[in-house]
Parts: sequence; C-alpha cells; structure tokens
Amino acid sequence: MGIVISMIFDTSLHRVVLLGLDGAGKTTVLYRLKWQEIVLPPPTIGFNCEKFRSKHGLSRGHGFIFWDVEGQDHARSLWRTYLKQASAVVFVVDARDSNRFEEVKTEIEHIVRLKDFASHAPILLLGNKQDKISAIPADELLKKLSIDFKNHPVYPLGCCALTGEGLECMFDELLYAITESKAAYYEALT
Ligand SMILES: Nc1nc2c(ncn2[C@@H]2O[C@H](COP(=O)(O)OP(=O)(O)OP(=O)(O)O)[C@@H](O)[C@H]2O)c(=O)[nH]1
Ligand SMILES: [Mg+2]
Repeated sequence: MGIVISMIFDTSLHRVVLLGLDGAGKTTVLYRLKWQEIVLPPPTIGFNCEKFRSKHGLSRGHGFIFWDVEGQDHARSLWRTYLKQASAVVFVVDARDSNRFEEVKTEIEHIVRLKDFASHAPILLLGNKQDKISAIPADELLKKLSIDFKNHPVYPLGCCALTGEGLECMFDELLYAITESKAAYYEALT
C-alpha cells in the first residue's frame, strides 16, 4: 500500500509514447491535449514531443512527456527506440476503419514482444474518431481485435480527438494505469 501511495505522489515525468497506424489521429490527440483546440496536422515525419503538467484531478501536479511517433509503415521499425523507458503506450486506433484492424493487431502484437518495452507497462487502447457513425466503441474494439497483450495491462478508451471528447481524463487515466501496473509488478517481485 505504501509503495502505491508514494508512486501516486511521485511528481517526476511520466514518459508516454503515442503509437498507431498512419492517419489514426495521434498528432490530433497530442495537440488537442496541448492546446484544447482543433489542429489539422500534416502526416508526421519523425516525431513530435510535448511536455504537460496536469492541472486537475488525481494527476494534478504530475508531469508527462508525450512522444508522438510517425505511423507510416516504413517508419514503424523505429518505434522500438521510443519504447525504452516508456511508462505507458497510448495506441491510437481509427475505430471506424475496420479494414485496418488486422494491421493494428499485428503491430500491437509486435510491440508487446519487444525487449525494449517494459513487460508490465500499460497500454491505453484509444478508439479514436468516435464522432463517426461507423466507429465502434472502445470496449468492442478491444474484443474485436482479440490481441495477445502478454503481461501488459490494457485500458480501452473511446475519444474524438477533434472535439476532445473522451480525452478530458487522459492524465488521470494514465497515472492510474502506470501506478497500478508498477504496484502489481513490484508485488510480484516480493
Ligand atoms: N473525424 C475525425 N477525424 C479525425 C479525428 N482525429 C483525427 N482525425 C483526422 O484524421 C487524420 C489523421 O490525423 P493525424 O493526427 O495526422 O494522424 P496521425 O496518427 O498523427 O498520422 P501519422 O502522423 O501519419 O502517423 C486528419 O485528417 C485528422 O483531422 C477524430 O477524432 N475524428
Ligand atoms: Mg502524426
């Protein structure tokens, strides 16, 4: 219990990596969180990086650094570089694009096997574009993908990056996921 409480009040930077296929909405999520407004970004070449200090909720005072990494097929081999020391991954999925769900599954099952990615780090499965009528809810998306996440705890979350709906509690969700997974990991060690 003590260890959980000390981690909840740990205000050091949490390192978060935004991954997902090209066009899933990672950069739109990043700048929605940063500026609370609609940004229509060009496809990312390389990465974007932003620091945040949460001002609300349980995560108030906690710092986060987000790495938003290019999702094009040819760039995905570089994802492993960003996963070193990642506290959590936010994997963004275009929840209306069922044609690419198999590709999403392949990529996630690939990253959870990487040695660079801490085996207990949580994954937030972000079902984006919920404003679209054909988008499936995040819980359903998780079931449909039927992914073998290995030991990674998974948290499905639906959102619309354009309006920010569903992103309001992102820092609290991340802090909870990171804290819980660390606590479970250390408990298993003792
Ligand atoms: N309708 C809708 N469109 C969205 C949403 N989020 C992002 N988009 C659109 O999806 C497209 C791709 O968004 P990006 O944020 O550039 O996607 P990305 O994942 O960063 O793509 P790469 O940088 O190529 O890896 C853009 O046209 C966005 O405006 C959303 O919640 N709803
Ligand atoms: Mg981008």
